[in-house]
Amino acid sequence: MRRLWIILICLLLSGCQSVTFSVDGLLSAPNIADEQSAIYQALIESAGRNITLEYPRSGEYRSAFVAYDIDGDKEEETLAFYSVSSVADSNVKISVLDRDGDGAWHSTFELAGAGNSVETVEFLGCDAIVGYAAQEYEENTLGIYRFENGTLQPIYEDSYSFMETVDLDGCGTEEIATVGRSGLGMEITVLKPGESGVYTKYDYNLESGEAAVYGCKIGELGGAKALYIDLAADAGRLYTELFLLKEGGIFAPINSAGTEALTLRPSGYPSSDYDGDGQIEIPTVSPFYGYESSDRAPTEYMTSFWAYNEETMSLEFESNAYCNISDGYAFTIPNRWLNVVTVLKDGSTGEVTFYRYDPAAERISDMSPIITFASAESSGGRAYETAGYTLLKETDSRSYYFIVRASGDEPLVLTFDEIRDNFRVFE
Ligand SMILES: [Ca+2]
Ligand SMILES: [Ca+2]
Ligand SMILES: [Ca+2]
Repeated sequence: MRRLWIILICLLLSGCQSVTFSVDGLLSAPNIADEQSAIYQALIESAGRNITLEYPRSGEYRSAFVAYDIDGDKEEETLAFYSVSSVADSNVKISVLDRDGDGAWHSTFELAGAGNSVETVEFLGCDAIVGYAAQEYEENTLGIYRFENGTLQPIYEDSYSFMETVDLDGCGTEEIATVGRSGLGMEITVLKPGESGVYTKYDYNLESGEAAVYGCKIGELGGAKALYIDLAADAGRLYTELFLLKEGGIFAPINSAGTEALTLRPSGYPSSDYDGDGQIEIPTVSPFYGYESSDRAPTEYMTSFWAYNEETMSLEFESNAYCNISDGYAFTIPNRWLNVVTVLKDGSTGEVTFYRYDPAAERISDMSPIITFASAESSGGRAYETAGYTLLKETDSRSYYFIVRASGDEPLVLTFDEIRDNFRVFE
């Protein structure tokens, strides 16, 4: 003990005020590697050596050993996910491991999961929410487990394509939202936890005919959240339905005929938070200026972004942009460009050039270039820099460049700030 005090005093004297720790912590902090080894040994003692650890593929918990206080006694247990190689049953198994009075780890309970691999693990209060990944063409399975009387009990099981635990209604507590197949249509389910540990289940059946779920997004909406479902219609097209959780159930603020008519577009334009403000935008497209009547192929599109407005209960126009889907960016079209600028994309390099456009002029050679955007994998951008392009944005995987092609007296030339503010990389 005296040595510890000496260390403490030395730290204080050397000016390490930012170092915060407790003497208790120093005395009892276990070596993490030893702790993990002890947990693994306890699992092997119980399940045998012939096991394969199963790692959740997405979400916050990515380890096959998930530490969580599953019984609410203020100490963390460990949930271990694994499969047993020797048995024909390839289902994931879950072991609950806990410390005994001497601090030694033991497996205290085991149960069979509901799928061959683990997609995600989450928790709501003391309930463990496990998503099991499906075989191809099959849906995933959601299992909810509750620890009662020393055993982990399945209390709910259902299939899903999309699942998220999220505070949909803004009540301060998360719900479990899933979207899954139901007959020829889709079913949205929300499980809302109540005070006594009982979930209230809300369903919404979506009569979507042959349409399949293409993607789901959840975005901010006035203190609560909204669920956006992109549905794949015929001929490679998408449309979007949106849903809110309000008092008493799931609610579609715009009826399905309305959203299909308003939001039908080519696939490749998913709903997403394009401007990074937390709210989801729904894109629609129309041929860019000059492409409406020409047979120039492929058609380049003007993308219009729409966002749901709670007060008017309708989709409202937000902005126009050009989206380079293959390179993953959107460029907001400034108002002074409307009707007088069009775009050409180089099919081989992906470079995008905006031109001053005169609807009366028929040929591209009559147009004058204003600015070109280019992008390259992060390692491959040097050629652009050598050619005088300016680096605009870098992500982990790509670098984005521009070069102004018009002279300074062209009023359609943008300032650097305009270029930077109007350019957005999307997921
Ligand atoms: Ca505990
Ligand atoms: Ca909630
Ligand atoms: Ca947004």
